[in-house]
Amino acid sequence: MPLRVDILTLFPEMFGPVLGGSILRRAADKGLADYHLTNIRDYATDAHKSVDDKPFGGGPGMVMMAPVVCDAVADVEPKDARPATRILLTPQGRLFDQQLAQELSHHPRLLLIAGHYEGFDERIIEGLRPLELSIGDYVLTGGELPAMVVVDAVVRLLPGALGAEEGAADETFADGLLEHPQYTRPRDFRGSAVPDVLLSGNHAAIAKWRLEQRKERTRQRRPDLWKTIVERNDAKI
Ligand code: 9D3
Repeated sequence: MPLRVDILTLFPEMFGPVLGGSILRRAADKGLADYHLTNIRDYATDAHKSVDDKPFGGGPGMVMMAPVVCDAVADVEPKDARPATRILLTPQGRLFDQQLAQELSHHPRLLLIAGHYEGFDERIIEGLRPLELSIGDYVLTGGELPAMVVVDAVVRLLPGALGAEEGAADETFADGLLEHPQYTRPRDFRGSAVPDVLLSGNHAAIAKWRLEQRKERTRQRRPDLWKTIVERNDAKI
C-alpha cells in the first residue's frame, strides 16, 4: 500500500510544483505514495467563505476558525480506511528531525494541516490532538513550506523512492556525520588543487581521509551533532 498523504491548506496551488517534481513525483509514479490536496476554504460556511477571524481578547493578526478546520478533517479522514497521523504545522511544535522523518515513513497515512495566519484556535488542537511540528526557529509566512519539507523528508525514505545510487549514498551517511569535501574537474581551479589523496587511486587512504574530514567538520561546525554521535558511538568514532 502506498503512503497516503493528505494536505489541508488554504493554498493548494503552492504544492503542485513540489509534489509534481523530482523524487516526490517519482515516488507517486512508482505507487509508493499518493498525495491528496484539500482546500480548507471549501469548508467555510458563511457567504464570505471566512476561514479566520480576530482573536478574542484582542491582539494582532487572525486566527484560523475551529469549525472550518475540524469539518475539513472530518470530511477527509473517512476517504480512506487507514488511520491518519494528524500533523499540525506550527511554530509552537516539536522540532522536526531525521529521526521523526524515519518514524513517520512507517506510518500508513499522514494528514498535514498548514495554516497561513497568526495561529489556530486552541480548540482545533484539543479536538484533533495532532502532532504539532515546527521545522526550525525562524519565522515563515505559513505552514505550507514546512508541510512540503515534512513530505519531502518522509517520502524520500520510502523503500524504492531513491535511485540505487542515491540510496547507497544515503546509507553511507546514515551515521549522522556531515559530508566530506567533494571535488570534480578541473584538477586545478584558479590555483587551488584537488587533494593528492583523491587522485592516488588508493581507496583505503581515500576512505580514511574522508572519514577524518567528516569527523573534523562535524566537530567544528556541529558540536551539537558531534556530542550525540560520540555519546552513541555507533559511527565507530
Ligand atoms: C508574532 C508571533 N508569531 C510567532 C513567531 C506568529 C506566527 C508567525 C509565523 C504565526 C504563524 C507563522 C507562520 N508559520 C508557520 O505556520 C509555521 C512555521 C514557521 O514559521 N517556522 C518554522 N516552522 C513552522 S511550522 C509552521
